[in-house]
Amino acid sequence: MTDKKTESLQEATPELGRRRFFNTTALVGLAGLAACTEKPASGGASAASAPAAGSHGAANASHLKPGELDTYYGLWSGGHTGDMRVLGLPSGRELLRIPCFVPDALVGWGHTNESKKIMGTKADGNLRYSVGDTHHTHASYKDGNYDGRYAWINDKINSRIARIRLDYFVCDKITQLPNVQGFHGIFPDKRDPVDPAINYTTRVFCGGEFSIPLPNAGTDDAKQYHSLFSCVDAETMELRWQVMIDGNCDLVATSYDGKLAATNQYNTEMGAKYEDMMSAERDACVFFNIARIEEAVKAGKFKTIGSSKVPVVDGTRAANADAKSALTAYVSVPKNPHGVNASPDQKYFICAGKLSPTATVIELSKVLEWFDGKLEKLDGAIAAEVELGLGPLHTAFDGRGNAYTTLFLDSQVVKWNVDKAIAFHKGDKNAKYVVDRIDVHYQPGHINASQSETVAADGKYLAVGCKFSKDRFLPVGPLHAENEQLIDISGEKMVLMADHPVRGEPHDFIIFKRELLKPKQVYNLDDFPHAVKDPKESGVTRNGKKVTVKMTSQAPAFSLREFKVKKGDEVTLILTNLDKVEDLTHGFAIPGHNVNFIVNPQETASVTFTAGDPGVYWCYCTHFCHALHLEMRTRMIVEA
Ligand code: RUQ
Ligand code: CUA
Ligand code: CA
Repeated sequence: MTDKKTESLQEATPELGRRRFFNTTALVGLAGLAACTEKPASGGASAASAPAAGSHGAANASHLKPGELDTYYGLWSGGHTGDMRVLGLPSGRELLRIPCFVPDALVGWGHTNESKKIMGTKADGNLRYSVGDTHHTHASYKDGNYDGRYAWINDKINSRIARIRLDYFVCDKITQLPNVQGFHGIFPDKRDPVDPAINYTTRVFCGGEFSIPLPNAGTDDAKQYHSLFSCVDAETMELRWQVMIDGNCDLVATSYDGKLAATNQYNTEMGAKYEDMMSAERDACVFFNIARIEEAVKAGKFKTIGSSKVPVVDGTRAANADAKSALTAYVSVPKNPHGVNASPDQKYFICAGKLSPTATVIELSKVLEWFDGKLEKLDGAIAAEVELGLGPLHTAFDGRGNAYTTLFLDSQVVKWNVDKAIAFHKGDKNAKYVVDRIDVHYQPGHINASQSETVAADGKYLAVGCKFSKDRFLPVGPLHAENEQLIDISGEKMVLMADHPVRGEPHDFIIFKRELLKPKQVYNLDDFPHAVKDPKESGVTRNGKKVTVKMTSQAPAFSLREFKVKKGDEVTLILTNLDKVEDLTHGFAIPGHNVNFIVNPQETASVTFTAGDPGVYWCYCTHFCHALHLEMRTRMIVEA
């Protein structure tokens, strides 16, 4: 039942058809193509048309009955909304948006003193940044699976990494990477490369995509531009070290043994201009030998850049030609690759070709052999380079030896067998490595399967982040929802289960079993140093022009009926929610003072503002909490 297109791809010579690489001219037309192609976009009859879930006996169903809980969590990046989203799967219901880089009106993120401290402020107390662009989110590991402690997410605009605590689903730390622009790929390590007792995440690796002069003094001499690959400590969230490389860092992957991290690069040419970045036939997947880098840093073999104190080791090609001492290794891959993903059997990294219609399978044990001086040619680590279709971007896995790669230009997902691809590459022309293809709607970027990037990949659900939804939902003006499609991958054939509209503009996501998390619904009062633990502590204290107002909330009332301040006072209002009941959140808004935030059960939050013109201001609870929610108010009386 192999379709024509599949056959023709598999009959293609292993020597890659360069004619199929895209040149600059073709690229310019991409957006137009995506926007106006009618479905079936490409492939036409060649792609298996997707049977509807149910009609072909799909093992999984996406529709849950009222009250039924999802079986998987999904953590989604929000793109340039700057947040993280939590989805329940398979239903696709959005459960929460976690603010981190960008202010959020619902919870008061970026308004409370506590969240401003995490986000970072300027000398005048205002936020340093109020925009962000989140692409990639990954969670902490233990024994090769998620351990439910943390997730991390990148901000590409301002090169910041945020950590999300997965017990309360809140951001608790944000770190800015020095001397990095376009922080893009991110991945935690899975164990320590040296200490076998550390079989969990202790480092997070961050790829810098845009090369800049280091230090960044304006120059247009591209020869002086470099990118940095950064290592952040998972606990302290401080920078451990950086590696200066040739080319740039796109996406990042880590090995299960902790020894290797890698980043794909599409600008090995080190071009500063658009056309230059597409001139070379091959780019690279750069491998980092983590143990050796740690050693070099310990031995003081580093420099620092500008005002940053972070150790920077030399990972350029010229400085790492000798395998036995090399910190980095540049494995060659066809031009302008994009995603790099680690297979759950722990053996391979797979690079998706983007401008080349291929995937490159790199064998990790061979890369380690090269570092040991036992493999003469580094490219001997390439186990396969096979054609998949047009515009491969990202790859997911089912734990049964199959990979699923998005084809942006073909608007398809291709399911292929890794072992068969290797056999085909080795010369077995009867090895049919393409197993199935399915049309998606439309132009998919990211893809991930349930538990895909863990040793517990379970091959049940596949989510596909379609960048264009066009005709799939009711029109709502020019800005379309994105379409996160869900596919059942439990059988041989992929089955399209559901379209899920999401607000723009998610990129990457992970999907994992709900049992892996133990979320808490009520805070611990003692976790907040300023907690107002008893309503009796409520009141106003003055220190010159600085006034502190302490208050508690217990449905349906605040502990103070009114409080008095003077015009021009710098008022810090501390509110503790003493309600212990799950789901009993209160809000606090003050008219005319730009104040609105929430306090969850047993949470303390504070805001600082300047008291305005004399008058009465009704502070009210904004979050529905009780039959007397509307009455839940207090008066701020501002005196002259
Ligand atoms: S990169 S498609 Cu950050 Cu693939 Cu988003
Ligand atoms: Cu308290 Cu509404
Ligand atoms: Ca290139």
